[in-house]
Amino acid sequence: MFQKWKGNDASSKKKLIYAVVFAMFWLKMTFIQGGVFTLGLENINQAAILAFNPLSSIFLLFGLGILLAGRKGLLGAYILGSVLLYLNVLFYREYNDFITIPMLGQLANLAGLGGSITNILSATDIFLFVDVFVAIFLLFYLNPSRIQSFLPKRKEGLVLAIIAVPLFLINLGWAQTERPELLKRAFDRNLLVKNIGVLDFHIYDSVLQGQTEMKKTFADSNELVPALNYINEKDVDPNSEMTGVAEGKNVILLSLESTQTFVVDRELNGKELTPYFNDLKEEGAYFSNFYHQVKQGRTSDSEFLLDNSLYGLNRGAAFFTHAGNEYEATPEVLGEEGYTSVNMHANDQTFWNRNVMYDSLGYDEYYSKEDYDVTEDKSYGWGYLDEYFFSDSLDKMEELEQPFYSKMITLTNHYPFTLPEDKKLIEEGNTSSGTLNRYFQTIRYQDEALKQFVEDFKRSDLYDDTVLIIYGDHFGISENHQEAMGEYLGKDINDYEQFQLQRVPLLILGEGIEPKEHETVGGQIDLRPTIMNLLGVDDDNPVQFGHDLFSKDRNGMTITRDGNFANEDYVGVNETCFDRETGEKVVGEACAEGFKQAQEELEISDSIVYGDLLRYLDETEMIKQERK
Ligand code: GP9
Ligand code: MN
Repeated sequence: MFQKWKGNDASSKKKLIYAVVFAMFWLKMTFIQGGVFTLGLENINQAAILAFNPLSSIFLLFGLGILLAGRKGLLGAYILGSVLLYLNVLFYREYNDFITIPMLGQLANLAGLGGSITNILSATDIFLFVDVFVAIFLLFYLNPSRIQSFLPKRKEGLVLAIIAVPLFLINLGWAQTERPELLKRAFDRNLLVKNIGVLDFHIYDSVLQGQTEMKKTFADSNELVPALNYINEKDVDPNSEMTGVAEGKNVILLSLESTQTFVVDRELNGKELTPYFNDLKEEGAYFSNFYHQVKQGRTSDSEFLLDNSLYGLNRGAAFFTHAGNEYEATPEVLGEEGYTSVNMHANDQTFWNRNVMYDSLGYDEYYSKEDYDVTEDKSYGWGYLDEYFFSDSLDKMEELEQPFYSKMITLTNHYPFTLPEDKKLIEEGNTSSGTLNRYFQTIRYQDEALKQFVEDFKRSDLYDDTVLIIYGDHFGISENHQEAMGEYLGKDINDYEQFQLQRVPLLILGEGIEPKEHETVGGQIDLRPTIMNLLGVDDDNPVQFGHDLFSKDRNGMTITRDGNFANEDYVGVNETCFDRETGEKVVGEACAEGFKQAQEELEISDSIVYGDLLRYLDETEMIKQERK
């Protein structure tokens, strides 16, 4: 009798301890998903889904832990889950995104965050681990393990893991009431995490990983046909008046780190943020509605877009995951025209796997950190300060065999946007975000370095024979700083404004290029065809999604990697349609076609990269020739 009572008591105590352990993790996960990530909850239903969605992953994780190693397994699962959540918190702070499996293959790059890591860690993060100690206490001290029935049984673990399945199905069904075909919209990770939770998202991501790995194995040349058909259908003629205006000239591409269009012609405390660029843009073709289209691969994605006129990937960076593909990129095509192609970037040559990928893209030279005079007094934050990078790079270009195609990539205006005292030319901002406040200063510094470079370049022999193309690689201020951005810009940053903040400056300078502001809607994917038309080069790679920015037939359709888009009339963001000029919401179906095209185009581009389809280009050409 006594034994039985003791047993029962132990069993109910055990259940209570389990319940507390489960509840603690559930609360933590809900807090992180709701309070740390900014997932944009729009109604009670979405908030309820967000609170419910941790459950299936907790049952699965803890169930498997118990199944594998009983009480120790449960604790192990608790720690593993906590670490995974925390890594996502850190990643989210830096990238405003969630970790994907391909990103794990880029740990060296994440380590390269170096200077940024101290900015990402916060002392209060310790609170995200307090519960781990409570779990240890509950499971190992409070739990009188000598009583047999107190120990978790393996089969209980199995039952818990199985319960995860119906829980997930309920979650998914419920989420689909908010967002039909949720899992098909895999490029919107915020949406996925908001609906299925960050841990289930990782499981889903593993499934995607498996699928993408299969794609290359099973790809064949026939898959290129729908891509070519699609591209032909959307084709527009380049502007013939611009064809060959820069024939035989050198091309210098200048990629400005984290530079967004909102800084152009704007002031802080009465001082211009980019005084030099503001004047310089009057000398060339300046595009004020030009968008970056990058995702997890950041700068490397912008390079991928530029040299291939293909979209980067939704998960990971193609520079890492698909460096072994066959490409027919700009350097290769220009190489046939006698161009020397070089990259200049004073960072480690392995960063973003550039040393490997640049070979695949057909570059002749890569001047990386080791080719610059990088000393401590000339470095700060991410490394070599722009002013020195610029002057060394100009020296190098003066020595290059001409004509050349060279890409310079700056570094100083990178998160966390820090500068030595004597390089700060303006005061910090006074918004609620330190990041944005410092960004103003590094932008101002970059502009000064740009001035020195362009002035030196104008005095050099290169000037008359070169087209200079300056563009921003991607945003610097993520949506985590929306509120501060709103304070600075004096307006609320809704989805429309956030989308418009993804514009980056583009300026094309050179003889024969009329100084003019173009309001044309375009993106980085359009750079290659624009450059090729200016050079008058017949680019015979048909697999490109961009169109000449000077073309008179463009409809402006510009698709961002998260399936949103802008065209001349509308901006379509997260299923909502806005008037592009006014930002007013547009009801009805005005954006339906655009969203559909965005999804289709991204899928086709992905099929090319995942299937390594450019390896079949010659074959397809042959088929086409035979048909003629
Ligand atoms: C580093 C530079 C910056 O080499 O490209 O990287 P980012 O984080 O902007 O992609
Ligand atoms: Mn960058």
